[in-house]
Amino acid sequence: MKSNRTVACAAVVVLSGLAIGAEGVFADAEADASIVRGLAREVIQNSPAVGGIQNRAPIDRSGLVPTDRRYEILSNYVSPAFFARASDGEIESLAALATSDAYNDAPPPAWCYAPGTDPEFVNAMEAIIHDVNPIAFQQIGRWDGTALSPASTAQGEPAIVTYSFIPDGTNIPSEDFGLPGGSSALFAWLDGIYGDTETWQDLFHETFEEWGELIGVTYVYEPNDDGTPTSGLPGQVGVRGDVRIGAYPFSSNNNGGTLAYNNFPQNGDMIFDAFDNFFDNVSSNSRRLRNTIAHEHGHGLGMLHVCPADGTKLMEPAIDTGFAGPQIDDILNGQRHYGDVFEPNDSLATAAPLATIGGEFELTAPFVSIDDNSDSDFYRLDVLVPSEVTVRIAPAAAAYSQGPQSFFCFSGSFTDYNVVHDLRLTVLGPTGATLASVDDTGLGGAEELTHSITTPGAYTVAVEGGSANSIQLYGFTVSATPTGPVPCNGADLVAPIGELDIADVVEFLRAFGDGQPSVDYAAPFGEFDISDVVEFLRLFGAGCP
Ligand SMILES: [Ca+2]
Ligand SMILES: [Ca+2]
Ligand SMILES: [Ca+2]
Ligand SMILES: [Ca+2]
Ligand SMILES: [Zn+2]
Repeated sequence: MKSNRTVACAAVVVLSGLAIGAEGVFADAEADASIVRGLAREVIQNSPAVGGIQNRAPIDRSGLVPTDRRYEILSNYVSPAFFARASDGEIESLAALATSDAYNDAPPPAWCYAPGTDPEFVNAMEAIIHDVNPIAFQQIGRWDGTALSPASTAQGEPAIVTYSFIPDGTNIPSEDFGLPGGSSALFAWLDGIYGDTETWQDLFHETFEEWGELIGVTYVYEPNDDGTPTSGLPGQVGVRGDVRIGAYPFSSNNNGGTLAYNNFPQNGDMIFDAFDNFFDNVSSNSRRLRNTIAHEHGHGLGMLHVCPADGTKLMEPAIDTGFAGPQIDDILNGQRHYGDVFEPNDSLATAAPLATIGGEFELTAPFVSIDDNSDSDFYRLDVLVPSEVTVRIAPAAAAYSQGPQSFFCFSGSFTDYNVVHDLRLTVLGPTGATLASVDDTGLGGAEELTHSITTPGAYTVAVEGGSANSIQLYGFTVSATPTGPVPCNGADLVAPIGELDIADVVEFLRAFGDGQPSVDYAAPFGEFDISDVVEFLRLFGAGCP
């Protein structure tokens, strides 16, 4: 287990009043006494490095800056101007990352940046990350076995993820990228903002639930957390969650800067920068906190940052508050990992129960998917009355630029995610026989078919794709219109359907006498007693709608 599979989010405070370019920065820096003192302190603490550093740019030895050992480490990545204006925390983060060997055989940390972040800090971080471990794609390992679903699963298969809140005082060790580690203060911090515990915990519950409504992950709150130091221990029912949520102040001057970090699966722990005043703004139903939770947990599901940073994707490097929660690219990413919410449903036998049709009916699922070259989606309809059923499916993604995190995060590859699989649609009868099918359109096209069902029973709709080992998001709408009279209610047992009359009473008495489950209306179930008679009479008395 690699506990260093970690990502972090940063919102960096830009010092004001300093020139951004290299020219004139020393004059400005020297005019700021606090910065000069800060640099002087570093000069005392860091003796000049001995010997040269291979393959690095010549070191500018003018002024105070080059006497700092950390400048030699970072001289390929930052300008003297940035070095002069950067905070200690920024320099420490960059230097720790540049000298870490923790990421030689594991993904390096991925940082995300708040609006207003010093662009040179962002560029330096991304350049160092690229140098220590170039990332080829925006996904890494997914959950494969959790506390409630310990069996191994493959790409596109669902997972159950539990989460718990780390009690205050729990030790959160340093995770080797410039953060000190500390004692968790999640409750003290968020109780202070929200006034009670339930309010902010509900924000976490709702945010996990939003992910759960979009992808094949079921979230279960684990109310226990044993307070063992966060160390990548697996989740355990009744002991701690798969995902543990904690917080401690990342530094004494922690407003802005880093907001949170999150470990990748199989760890998943989410650690916030406690008391960072970024989160004091609770407008729009605490969108800052909610989007940070949703973004961090995206990492905790096995997602990396995605570019370009154009304010359209939750997993862009910067926390964005221009939208709420996961967007199309994030849904694609999550469903590629865990499938859609109806998985597993790859066969007639495992068809997802979609609806019971006993009258006018319509149901829409906007975001489901054929998530690879072996996925097919079966949905079961329990049809109670003869009906005309219409099913429509249509690609539901979009065409946009997307790619791995890059130096400037300006661009990606333009891809039309609506032309991945040529979808086709089939309706199967209660015996599994094909009753109707349609494949009228090619890549990117919608399909629709209408089928008249005369015999009540269990029918199945199958959606299938092509051979691309990639994901096609689609939406479907199922609607039904009865083609004959609809039963008034559960007491409308026999013809004439649509009327409650003496024939229904006779049928009830016959079925009651025979002990038929269809008239076992009320508890105790399995017994035919006065409570069933009372319920029949209540339904009969209620009359037709
Ligand atoms: Ca911070
Ligand atoms: Ca599917
Ligand atoms: Ca499926
Ligand atoms: Ca088609
Ligand atoms: Zn991030």
